[in-house]
Amino acid sequence: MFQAALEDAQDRIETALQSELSGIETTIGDAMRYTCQGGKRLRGFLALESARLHDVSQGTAMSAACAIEMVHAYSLVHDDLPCMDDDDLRRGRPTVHKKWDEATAVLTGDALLTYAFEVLLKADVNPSRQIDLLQALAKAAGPQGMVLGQALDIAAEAAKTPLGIDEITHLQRGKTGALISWSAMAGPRMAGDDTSALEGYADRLGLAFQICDDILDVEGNPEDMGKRLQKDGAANKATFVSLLGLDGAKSRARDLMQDAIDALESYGTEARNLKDAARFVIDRKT
Ligand code: GRG
Repeated sequence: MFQAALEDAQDRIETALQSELSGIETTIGDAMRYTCQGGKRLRGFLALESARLHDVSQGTAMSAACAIEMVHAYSLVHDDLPCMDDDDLRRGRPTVHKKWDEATAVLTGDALLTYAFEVLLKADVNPSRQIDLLQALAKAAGPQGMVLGQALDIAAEAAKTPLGIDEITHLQRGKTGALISWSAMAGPRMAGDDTSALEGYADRLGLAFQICDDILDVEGNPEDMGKRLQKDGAANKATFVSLLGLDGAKSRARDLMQDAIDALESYGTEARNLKDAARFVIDRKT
């Protein structure tokens, strides 16, 4: 049932994204459409499901799902650049700077980030809730959220001083957690409802997601075969696995998954897809 719901959401998000991007001219338009293909659509799915829980229509929620998938896609395009992670492949295909060139990749990321806000403005919600949603997305993506996490990561690698568990947790709450949290809180934000239950869920889910990413780096993500661990300096980089050990990291991820599920108690069985999404994050292989 969860798998069917996820696949249905993936198809709907894919169609909506390509429709939103269909009129964009030049190579940048081609690269935006290319970049927005594929992926698990976890963030978009969280936005759609949290909206369903708060009686926000799927049409309205789709603007939020598309916007967050565009911001996520931008972060991947920029993260893959030679000045950052220098990756050749993303989602099993050449990265944007490999398929086109670096200037195209920089502009494609910039375009996806700014266009995401234009798409979000189309959401049919009352103006004060829309401002709340836009402000929260700016905060999640920017220097108090994802950019902060990425900057802390780069600084830690340059300093060659391995971080402790609290520092890694802070870094990852920004780098991967902030967009995941925004997605899960989009529903109550659009409805003008209390966000606290979904905030608790998303915080744990984001950390569990990152711990599993670190585990996949060690055990072999078929998409990248542990490529980050093979890079210069990456072997000395602190991760949840290097700090907690493989078994400790798996156990922490399972505990966080359970805490995430428990945070949704007040929604009862209505939240089963979000609870299953937490199990999916733990079991995923890519
Ligand atoms: C460039 C400002 C800036 C930030 C980049 C998110 C990020 C920050 C970098 C991505 C590096 C990375 C691979 C981090 C691990 C966690 C992560 C975000 C993985 C990719 O997300 P998935 O697995 O990707 O949800 P799909 O392809 O399924 O959408």
